[in-house]
Amino acid sequence: TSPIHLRDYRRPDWSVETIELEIDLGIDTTEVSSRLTLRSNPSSSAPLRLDGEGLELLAISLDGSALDVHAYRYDKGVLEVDGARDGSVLETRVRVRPAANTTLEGLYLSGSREHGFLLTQCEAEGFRHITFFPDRPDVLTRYTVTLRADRERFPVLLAGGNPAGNGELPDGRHWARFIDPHPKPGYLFALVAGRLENIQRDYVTADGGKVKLVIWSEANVIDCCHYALDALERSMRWDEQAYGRNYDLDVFHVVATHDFNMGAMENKGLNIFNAKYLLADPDSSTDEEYRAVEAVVAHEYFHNWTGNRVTCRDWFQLSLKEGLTVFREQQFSADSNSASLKRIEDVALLRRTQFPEDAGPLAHPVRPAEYREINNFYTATVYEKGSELVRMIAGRLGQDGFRRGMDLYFERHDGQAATIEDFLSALGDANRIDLSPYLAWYAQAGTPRLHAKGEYDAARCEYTLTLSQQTRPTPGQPEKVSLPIPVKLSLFDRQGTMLPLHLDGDEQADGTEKVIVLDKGSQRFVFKHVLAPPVASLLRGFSAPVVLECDYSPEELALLLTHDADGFNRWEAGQQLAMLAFDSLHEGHHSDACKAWCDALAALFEQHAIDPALLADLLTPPGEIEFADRQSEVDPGRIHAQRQTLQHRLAERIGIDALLARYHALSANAHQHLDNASQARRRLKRRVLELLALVDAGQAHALAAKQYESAPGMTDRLAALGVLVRDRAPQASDALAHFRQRYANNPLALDKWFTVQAQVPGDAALAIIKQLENDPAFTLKNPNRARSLFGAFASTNPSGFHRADGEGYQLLTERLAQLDALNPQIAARLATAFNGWQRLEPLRRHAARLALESLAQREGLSPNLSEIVGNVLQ
Ligand code: HT7
Ligand code: ZN
Repeated sequence: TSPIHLRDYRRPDWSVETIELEIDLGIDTTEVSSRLTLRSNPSSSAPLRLDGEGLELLAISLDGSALDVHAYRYDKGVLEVDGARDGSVLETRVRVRPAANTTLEGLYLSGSREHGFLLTQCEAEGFRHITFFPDRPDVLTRYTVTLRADRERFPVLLAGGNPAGNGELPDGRHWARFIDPHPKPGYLFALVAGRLENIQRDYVTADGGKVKLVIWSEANVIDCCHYALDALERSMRWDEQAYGRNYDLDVFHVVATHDFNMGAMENKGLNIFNAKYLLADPDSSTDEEYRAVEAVVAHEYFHNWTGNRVTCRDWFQLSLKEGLTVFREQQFSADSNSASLKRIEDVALLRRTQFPEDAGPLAHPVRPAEYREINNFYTATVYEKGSELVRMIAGRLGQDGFRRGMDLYFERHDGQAATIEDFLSALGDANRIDLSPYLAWYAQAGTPRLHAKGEYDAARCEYTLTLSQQTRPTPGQPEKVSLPIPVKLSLFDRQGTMLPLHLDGDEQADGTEKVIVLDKGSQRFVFKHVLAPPVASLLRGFSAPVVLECDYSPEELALLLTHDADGFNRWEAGQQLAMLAFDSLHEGHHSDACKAWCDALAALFEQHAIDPALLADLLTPPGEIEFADRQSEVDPGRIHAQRQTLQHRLAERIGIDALLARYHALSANAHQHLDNASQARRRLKRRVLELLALVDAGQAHALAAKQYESAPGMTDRLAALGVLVRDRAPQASDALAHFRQRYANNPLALDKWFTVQAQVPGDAALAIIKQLENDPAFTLKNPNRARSLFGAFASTNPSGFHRADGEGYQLLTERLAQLDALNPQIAARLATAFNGWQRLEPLRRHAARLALESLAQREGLSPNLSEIVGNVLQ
């Protein structure tokens, strides 16, 4: 396939005013009749061309007359029709085959033929697998959908929009009609049909609209939907309060499926969710999973305005809806839970997923300039970095200014397909600020390095901060421009007190926290009336998605770790100090950095006033991927061992007695309440147990086995199982056998059973993976299951996957080829685990190259997988 370029965007030659779909549903074959009212673009004379993939064309007519075979051509995914005019009506009838569709795109079957249900996934280009249509996001159409099916087999019939009648048909069939008053692109179309149960609630919007909220699932898990329903209601209220956005249909349906390529889908009025992000109950969901359910429910709901009411002009603008909606979800979650913990979690995710993407062969701008396979562009860069860009702009405008800007954005573009320029113009115009300099952030790939150097002039009582930026070349972008980088900062004295900031040029001292913007290659900022050498707390709250390079001493970082009032920067100082400690470990003695890190954390460990969840995060050094990101020759086995040593030093410094005492204190009357304080205690308990296992394995394993048996919920149970399994403790096999049996009929819990074993570090992992592949519950056909084993192995277990003998690579490429034949989207995504292979040490690098090259040479790879493999190999 040849690439599509942003610069080639043209308005559509034809649009569709209305579509009437009549769908006769069946598991093996479904017939889709469509009636399109066409509008021609007056400035174009191009013939009518519609997208259609794998459709069996049964009938076609234009303006009421059946078309002669010479009047249309259907080839290579395009139906070309002669004779269409403005206002013409094109009718087609096609046959599709849901049960044979293993790609989980278009119309497909979830679950078994006997008990499963039918559903659709149309983003990004799935609608063309259902009917002929101009399948691009800037064609907005009014939908009327009539579903017909056997009542016994498909008692529930759902489509997006408002219900508009239903009734009986002869032969035990029934029908249901839905009309969506809001014009929408094809990617937001959805239907669901089958045997499903529901829970529901009435909701009244702030502007008085009455809405029925309905969550649907298979009968055996309907009791696990209550948390999601609560989260939905909270999200709706929050969007009303924070952005003045009300829901706009009479019903809001949400459906859970176990067979889904991504997390969830925001189809208008009919969200469809991967069960992993909708179902939650204490017995099978961890605290993290509860938070993920809340976040994804919120994200999909927020799309109703940022994505659906205002959609994207083309797929290059994907971050317009995704970056913005991630940002809105982050705001919501920060408001609902702890803001600094949420920020820590999100920045850690950005560093684990987006920074490596930006530093390797898959690097691309938040708004890419070209793509081949759009499904490969649902990346951490578009989502997570995109959200960081919105955050910077929101910070620039302030809370009220951002709200003003968003109001104008909705006012100007409601019902339209917009661009990132439209977004920045609305935000800027509402505040009389030119935001165009931020466009460079959208266009330029790579993570900027922000270099900071502070100099203190005692004679003048001045502190000069010199900031400079540099972005390394990325594929296709050898030259980089300077970007506007907002740096939120405070200055501390050596006792840990924040100082008033008197920036040269300002009239007077301006509080103790300030945002300065570096918008050149290098810039100096002078702070006056500084009476002693300060310690700068820079980039507070992670005010820009950059790598900060500042040669702090261990003492300075320890001071920030102990005193910084910004919870995020406190954690960040600990992360930087752990990095210094890690770098100095090979010296084989307790370096200053290691000692400073351990001492500061041991002191914090004694403080009972600190939030236990924050303490748990402070006690966790950066992950193996983050350590690897800073090295030019990566040996994942060594990184794992060194990180263990670092944690061992910390555990030793805190001491077995203190760890044990805290563990027991946190274990007293364990329960599964979901309030923040209870979650925080469980988080710290898990961390303490992990640290204890490093210094007293025997005792920690005995405690873990006991915790496993008596755990009141999944959080404690899985934490204990994780310690036993990763340490390969004697008690692990019994616990694993018990878990396997207990959750034999719970796919989401079983996924965790696969994952926890796929994460066993080091060479032992491969044999475990091979054995688990033979478990009767393992299948590549189900994305969650494939990810639970191979995703966990290849993307979250560096020391297990990157074996020196290359066997990890061989196994993965073998399975990717098999998976590709079933589901190219998932195969391509799993293949991104190879990102960064060029920086591996020579032995592993060689093995990775061989495995990738042999995968690339296989016949018949999908465009999805070949694009990723080709790019990774570059
Ligand atoms: N907008 C959705 C992205 C999406 C997707 C979802 C499910 C399966 C395939 C998909 N392709 C793209 C999800 C979201 O960001 O909310
Ligand atoms: Zn989204």
